Amino acid sequence: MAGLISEQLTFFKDNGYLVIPGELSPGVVDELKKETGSLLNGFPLEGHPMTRFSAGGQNEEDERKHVGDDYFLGSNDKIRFFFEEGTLILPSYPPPLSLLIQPFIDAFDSTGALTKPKYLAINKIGHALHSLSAPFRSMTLSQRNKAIAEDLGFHDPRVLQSMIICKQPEIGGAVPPHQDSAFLYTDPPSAVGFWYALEDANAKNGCLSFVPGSHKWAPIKKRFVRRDAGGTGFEELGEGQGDGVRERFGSAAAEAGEKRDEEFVMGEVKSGDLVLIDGNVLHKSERNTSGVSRWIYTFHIIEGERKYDETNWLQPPEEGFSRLNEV
Ligand SMILES: O=C(O)CCC(=O)C(=O)O
Repeated sequence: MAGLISEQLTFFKDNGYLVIPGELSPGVVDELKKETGSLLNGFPLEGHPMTRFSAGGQNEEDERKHVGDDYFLGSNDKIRFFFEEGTLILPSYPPPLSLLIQPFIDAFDSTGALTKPKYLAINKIGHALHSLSAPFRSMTLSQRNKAIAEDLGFHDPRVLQSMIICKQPEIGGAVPPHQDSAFLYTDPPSAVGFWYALEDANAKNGCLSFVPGSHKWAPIKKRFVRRDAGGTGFEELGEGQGDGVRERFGSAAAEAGEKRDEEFVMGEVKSGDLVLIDGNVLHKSERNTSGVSRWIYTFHIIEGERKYDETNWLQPPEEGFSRLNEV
C-alpha cells in the first residue's frame, strides 16, 4: 500500500501540516456520517453528567468540573459525548442583549437546560471510536494509514485517541491555538494528527488554520496532565524533557522561535480530505457562526518507542494503545 509521495512528504516536513485531497471516497464519508448520526441520536441523556467540552481550559464550576473530569478522564476506552460550551461570544454583548440571545447560541440556557435537540448540542464524541465503532475502526486501523505513518518515520505507531468534532451550526465553539503534543505528550514529542473532513470546512463554519513551519521553532513548553488532587491542568515540562524542537532542529531554532510572530494560514478543505498535523505545529479553528455544521473525524498517533507516562490525562486501555503496525 502506497503512503505519501515525495512532494507531500516535503510539504509536511517544511510546513508541519499537509492537506491530502480526496482521501476518503464519498461512499466512505457517507458511511461515517451515518454512523455519526446514529451515535448522536442514540446516546441516552439519562445519567449523562452533561459534561461540556471546553477547548480553552477548565472554567466550569468546581462540582460540575469534578463530575465532568471523571466522564472525560474515563473516556479512553469508551465512546462518550461532550456538549458544546457555546458561551464564548457573550461577553461582547452587554445585558440584556446577551441574556436575550443566549438561548439561541448556547447549548444550555441559564438554568442548565438544553436549548437544542441533543444531536445538535454535542461538540465532540470521543475517545475510542477507533476501537469501538466498526466503520471508524476500519478506516483508522488501515494499511493506508500504516503506510503514511511509516513514511512519516514511525517505527511503532500507536493510535491513542479518536474523536468526532461536530462544530454544530451557530454554536460550534472555537479551538484556541495549540500544539497537539502538549495534550498527547511523549518524551520526546511524537504526536501526529490525522484529521478527516466529513463535511466541507471553510472560513464560515470554522475550518482549521495553521502557522506554517511553526513545528520547527515552537517548542512544547507545558503539557496537559492529571493532577494528584484530581482533575486536569497544565504543567511545565521537567528538566531534560524533550520539547519537539531542540531534538529535531537544534537549540538555536528553539531559542529563535521564542521571538517569532504567529501568522495563521487558513486550511479550507472539502469533505473527504485528510489533513496531517505535526504535534508541534500551532493550529486553531474559529467558531462556527454559519447555519451549516462542520463534522470531522480525527485520530492521533504517537511513537510507541517513546516514553508515555502516567501523568498524561489520557491513559492506555488495558490492552494498550492500538498498534497500526499490526493491521
Ligand atoms: O477540528 C477542530 O476544530 C480542531 C481540531 C484540532 O485542533 C485537533 O484535533 O488538534
